[in-house]
Amino acid sequence: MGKAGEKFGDKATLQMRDIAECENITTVWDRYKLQEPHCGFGTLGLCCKNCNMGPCRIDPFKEGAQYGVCGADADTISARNIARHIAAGSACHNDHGREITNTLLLTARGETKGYSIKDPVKLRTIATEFNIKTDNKNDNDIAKELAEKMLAEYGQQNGKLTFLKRAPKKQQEIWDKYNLTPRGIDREIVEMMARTNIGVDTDYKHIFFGGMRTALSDGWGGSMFSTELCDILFGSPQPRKAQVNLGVLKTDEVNILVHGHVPLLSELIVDAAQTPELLALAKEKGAKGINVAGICCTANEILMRRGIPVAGNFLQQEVALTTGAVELMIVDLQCIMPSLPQVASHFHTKIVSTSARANFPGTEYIEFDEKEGLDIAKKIVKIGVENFINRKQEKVKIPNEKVDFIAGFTTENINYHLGGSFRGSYRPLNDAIISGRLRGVVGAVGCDNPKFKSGTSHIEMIKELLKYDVLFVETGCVAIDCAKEGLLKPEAIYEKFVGDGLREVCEAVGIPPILHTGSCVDNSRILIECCKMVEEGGIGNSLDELPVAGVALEWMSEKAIAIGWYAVASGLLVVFGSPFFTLGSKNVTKFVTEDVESITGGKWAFEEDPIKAAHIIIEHLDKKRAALKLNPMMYPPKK
Ligand code: SF4
Ligand code: MSK
Repeated sequence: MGKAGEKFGDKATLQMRDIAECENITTVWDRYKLQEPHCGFGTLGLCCKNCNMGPCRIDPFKEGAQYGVCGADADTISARNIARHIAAGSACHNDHGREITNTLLLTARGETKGYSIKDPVKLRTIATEFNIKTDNKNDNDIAKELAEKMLAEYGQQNGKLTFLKRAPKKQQEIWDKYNLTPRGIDREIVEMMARTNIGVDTDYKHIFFGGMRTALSDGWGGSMFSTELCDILFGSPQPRKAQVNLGVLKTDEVNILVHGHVPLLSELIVDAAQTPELLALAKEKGAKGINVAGICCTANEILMRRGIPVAGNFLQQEVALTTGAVELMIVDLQCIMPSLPQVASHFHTKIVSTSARANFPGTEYIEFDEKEGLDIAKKIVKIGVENFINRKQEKVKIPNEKVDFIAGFTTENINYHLGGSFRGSYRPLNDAIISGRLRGVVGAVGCDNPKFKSGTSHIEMIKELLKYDVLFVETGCVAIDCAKEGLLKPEAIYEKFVGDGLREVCEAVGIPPILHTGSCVDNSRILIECCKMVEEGGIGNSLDELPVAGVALEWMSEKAIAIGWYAVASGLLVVFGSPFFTLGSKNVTKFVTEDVESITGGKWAFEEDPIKAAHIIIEHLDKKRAALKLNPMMYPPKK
């Protein structure tokens, strides 16, 4: 965390924060300051309001205050709280996946406007995994069957989710042995909520076992459905060049920002903004064109597939509006600050909310319906175009910062970029790890957070790890931060902090040292990439043996807790910059940071200092390398 009064963030954000201050616009950083100091009981995970005998709190320093009214102790209370966070985070991703699956079904039936199957090859591959016969069937028939089978896995009561079969045998055996195998997606979430009621599950270990099963239903269930089906519906990404940061906003065009997560609307907003009638209307209103840019993960989705510029990440959503140059911000759900209408009220900016699941007071609500998809998208874009004439030129202050970068790496295309188009495979990656050119691979994911250094904490950690020849795959807001820092372009390998081995590997195949692999739900791509590394051989027979790790230093959302837990349950080390709220229980803290490793092979580590966090990861990768008896590292770390 920064010292009092110290400001962190990229240059454009800092510039806009100054403007917000001058204009008396309250932002996330001001509100954060007003919340300090945070409640100690909440931070330690020692308060419970699961029933009306409470709220109760455990006071570690007060004799006799070790139990809630019902008798629940610190172990039970903190474990129950985390399990509920896991359920909520998983529910978010799983519901997102449900929306996408349902849209595939409607599209296959010919009941949507604006969608089609863009990757029929992937459709057939995934359908085969679901035991669907594809011979002599058209795409729509296959898609209908696939969507129905996937939707059935939401309501399924017994059995196991199909994509769990993608994991190495050892992980599947562990999940079966410890009863961690998710049976049906909705079932696990409902059961977790039931088990954490007063007087139900009180054994902290047992609660965490339920929590892991719930989280696995996200990573290998709803999130994976979403990733695969978005590729089918919108096309599988390929590496493409784009630009990032607030400088992508244009002085002479209508600026429309799409913000949220589910790409169903943002994809069509991009299409609508390119229609001749709306472009003509923009000209009529005095604008040269319509500039669509993204915020947060819906930005990552349309970036990966269409190269649409990214205006910013989570912490930039308010300051994007203080540029005074945004005609319209369109929001769906997840990570949308309720403060946006208040910030927008200082400018001409209109905010349109679109999800039946998420109302935001102060916004104009236009419900998005896939059946009328493109028509609704056009109607919304028109609002932005017509608002251009209300822009106050004297209020327009767009920062200059914009950076080129490459995004669009996936499980399927990484092997071609690593191995060349004639011998696409994970072999070169595994060989680079075996030979000691690469120390390992780290998945850096998640949010940026004013509790840390607003995006710069993870940048400091990542630069330290790059010195030690660590290759990154990234998703979410951390990927946007790294793009702003210039780390997502191939030339980044020539930075003085990039290790020699990593440089050699990236130089040989022309990739950046950090591969942007999508949005939060696309963390499922990272799981599959790990499975491919195991399949390729030579660096371990299961996920827990690989020299890999996950990190979300500036984590913020309950979704991050769910993601972290499915990674830990899949055998990986996960590092967070601060613990989720469990430190008030010694047993729970020991379970999550030590004991769970003997069950799943994965575990948690918590470290706020970015350099220390990097060295926890380095130590972990080296431990895994030693266990596999891999070659010593070829080059010393960069100074
Ligand atoms: Fe208090 Fe127990 Fe009720 Fe929680 S469930 S509020 S600890 S009485
Ligand atoms: S948008 S969950 S702030 S990564 Fe996925 Fe960014 Fe975190 Fe939201």
